[in-house]
Amino acid sequence: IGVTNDEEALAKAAAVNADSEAPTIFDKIIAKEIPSSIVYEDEKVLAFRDVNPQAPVHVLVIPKFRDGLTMLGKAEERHTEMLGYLLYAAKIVAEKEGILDGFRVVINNGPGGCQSVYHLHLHVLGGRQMTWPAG
Ligand code: D5M
Repeated sequence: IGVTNDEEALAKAAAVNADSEAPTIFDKIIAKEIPSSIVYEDEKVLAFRDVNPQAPVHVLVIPKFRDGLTMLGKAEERHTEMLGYLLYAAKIVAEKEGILDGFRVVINNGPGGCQSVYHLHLHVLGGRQMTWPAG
């Protein structure tokens, strides 16, 4: 109910990949095989601007080594250090972008959560007044 055919098709396309460990476009970004606008990088994480920004600041923070973290729903205890570090990196990004006083961190999980790339990533959004609830 209320879901258009387009949205349904998108959800189905995403669902096909949801359980896949196949490489994603983010591997190519990490390898610098395709260009990205990098905001922050260290040995553990890469942060780059989203190609389809939903706010004046929209940066993705990803682990360089996916280690099975295609999505948050696949998290295991061995990932807890990286999960914490990703949040810390989100703060570094917010600080660098000058939005520390108001920003949002989002993780879309699975087809129902509107995830499209199966390499865990945090969206860091800001630079405008955010509204709630998120869509
Ligand atoms: O978010 C996946 C996000 O990844 C989505 O907002 C677009 C973004 N994306 C996809 N390809 C690229 C490239 N090449 N550069 C930068 N950003 C990209 P999700 O939460 O999975 O829907």
